Amino acid sequence: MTEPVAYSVTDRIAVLRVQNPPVNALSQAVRAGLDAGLARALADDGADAILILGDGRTFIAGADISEFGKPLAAPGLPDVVNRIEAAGKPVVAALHGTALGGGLEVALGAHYRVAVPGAKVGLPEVLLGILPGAGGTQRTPRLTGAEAALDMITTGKHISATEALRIGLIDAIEDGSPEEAGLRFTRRLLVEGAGPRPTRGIAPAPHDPALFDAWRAKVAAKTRGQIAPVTCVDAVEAAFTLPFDAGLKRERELFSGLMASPQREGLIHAFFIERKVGKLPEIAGVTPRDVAWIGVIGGGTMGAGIAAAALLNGLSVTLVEQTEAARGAAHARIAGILGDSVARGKLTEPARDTLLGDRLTCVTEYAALADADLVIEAAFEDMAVKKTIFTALDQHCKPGAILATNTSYLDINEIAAVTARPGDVIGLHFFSPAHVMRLLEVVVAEHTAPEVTATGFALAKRLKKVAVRAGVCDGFIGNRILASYRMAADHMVLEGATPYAIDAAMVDFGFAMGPFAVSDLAGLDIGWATRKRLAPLRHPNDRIAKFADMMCEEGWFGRKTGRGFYDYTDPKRPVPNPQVAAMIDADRAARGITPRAFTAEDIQRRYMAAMINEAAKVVGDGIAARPLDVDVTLLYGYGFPRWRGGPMKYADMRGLPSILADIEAFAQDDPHFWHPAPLLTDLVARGASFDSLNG
Ligand code: 3H9
Repeated sequence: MTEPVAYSVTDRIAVLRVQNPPVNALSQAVRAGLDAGLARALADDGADAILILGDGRTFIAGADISEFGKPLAAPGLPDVVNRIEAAGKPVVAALHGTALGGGLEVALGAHYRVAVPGAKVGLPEVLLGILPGAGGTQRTPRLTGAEAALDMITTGKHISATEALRIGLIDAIEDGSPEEAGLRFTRRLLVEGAGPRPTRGIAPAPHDPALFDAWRAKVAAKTRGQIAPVTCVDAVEAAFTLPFDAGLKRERELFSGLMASPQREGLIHAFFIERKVGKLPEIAGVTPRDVAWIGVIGGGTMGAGIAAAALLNGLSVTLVEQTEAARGAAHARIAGILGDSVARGKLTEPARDTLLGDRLTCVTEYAALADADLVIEAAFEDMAVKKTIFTALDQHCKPGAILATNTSYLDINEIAAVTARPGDVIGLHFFSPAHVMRLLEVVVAEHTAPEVTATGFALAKRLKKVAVRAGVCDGFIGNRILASYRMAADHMVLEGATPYAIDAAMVDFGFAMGPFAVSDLAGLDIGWATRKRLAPLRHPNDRIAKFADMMCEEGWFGRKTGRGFYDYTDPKRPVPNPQVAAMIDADRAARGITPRAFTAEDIQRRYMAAMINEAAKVVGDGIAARPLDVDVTLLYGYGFPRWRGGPMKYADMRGLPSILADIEAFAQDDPHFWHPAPLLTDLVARGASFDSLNG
């Protein structure tokens, strides 16, 4: 078995090489190995200095996150780092890949830091709901000053070696392997006679005491509802107000508080599930098909967004529109998106010109798709339209080309059936704007070949998206669940809550926007069209709110028409549309409803119960493979607060019996809408959690 930390001596320099693939996380074995390696190097008469480096692709990516929430096994990382810092021989850390979190803290415990040019460093603990707990909040500001430390620690961002050198976090950038760079740098130190240089010995630079209050206010406004970012500011402040050891103690107290918080649990759940979501038995070991050239059918908002995402990630695109005018408009739309990338500094002008000139073709003939590897249809949501397109694609595309539809609810089995290659047909459901939103539902139809599914996941990775496997049903995973909690919100309005109270309660819960503000943004005409489409399929007892139809009949489609649930006369400060209340009153009166009061908690419980119940049905029906697929869908496509981990994680943390009890209570008043999901009932009966199904 490989030792977690290997020991060797070169040119009188003891090299401690961390070997814990894939990212050299600081597991208990690595911490113990560092301790033992340090003690050996200090006792070794043949070693005058100590060099710490990481084996493989990276230095150390931080504490071992999988150990969080379990009892800590000694030695603790803060003690290991303190012992490194107290070493009587100079200690150097040679950084490559990513030196993150506890990894960077180990390097800060070292007396000198050298990085190879591509290295990145960061303290991303805040993104996991904690703070750097091994001295990072005390040592970083001693090297960089308060502002730079606050910026790194409250955002968790990774910075380049050049930036790290600029702010004083590292001492040098050296070419070569980490070992070459580290040995060269350490030899120089020995020649210069440089000794140990503990970071704790550096006096914090003078600062304006008002700085920390200003940062607390700024961070609180930006990361609403989250406790870790503001606590990070408190910890950094301690570096300036307390002696070093007292500052470390304060950091530890704050760290322990965050470690025990449900927000930490939610964020770490989110970290692991987004890495697990693409691991599916059906595509394990399956080689995806090569995709270099994609076709896009339709150049509206969605088609143009998909084309731009593909171009920006190195693919060639042929876009097919129906008319010359539409072809030109599509090209202009894509040019506009790429222009925004230039304006934001993400793309150079020459690169944009190459993409538009050489990599994008907009045509009106399907024949131009003869050599495309994959075609994504993003045309009008109408089964007859889709069938015509897929018949044409089947005729024109080469054998082995994948035919994908971006439909958000239509039956993909029915679409596939018009082709002679149903195994090559799949749903790739992008979210608007497609070049921005990270979620991609990969919708696997009855005959979709595993290779085609694997290609969907590979394409998502190429486009830097998070792919979730979904089965075929109206709305797939996300929109099907949305339909249910959105309906619950409408019901609450009918019974007495205002749309504004519901929005406020859900923003308070952690969503960036409430459901009615979201509807205004998406366009109320979308929901109106859906209601009309589903009307013939409705059960007579379905309670479908009429107030939204009344609003659409007035031509109020939300933000784009200046009016919806809100009035956007001042687009930056929307206010409730005063005429909506009368429409809601009319709807209630027609049903004989006497409105009742809802507290924010009533609203949140009902909204979440509807979401979780439908999500449990989606998992129970096999539309989502596991509860984690629902969590990833809602986190990446529907603005669910990441620090709550997703609706299934939230349900597990609150306790499934409590969720089921709510659903059963709501069912007393409205047995038609509220039916406990069989999966939920079963889990409660077995005392099990959604997480137990995540594998
Ligand atoms: C911390 O350090 C607290 C301290 O202050 C201590 C105080 C006492 N632990 O992302 P990838 C796994 S908090 C355990 O696919 P990439 C990951 O799950 C920590 N496992 O690769 C995956 O496993 P699998 C602060 C970890 O190249 C595999 O490694 N550090 C850890 O796209 C590959 O990961 C962070 O927050 C970990 N720390 O990205 C850094 N990290 O193969 C978190 C990764 O089974 N990590 N794994 O699916 C990252 O940001 C990215 O993983 C990294 C590589 C950029 C390093």
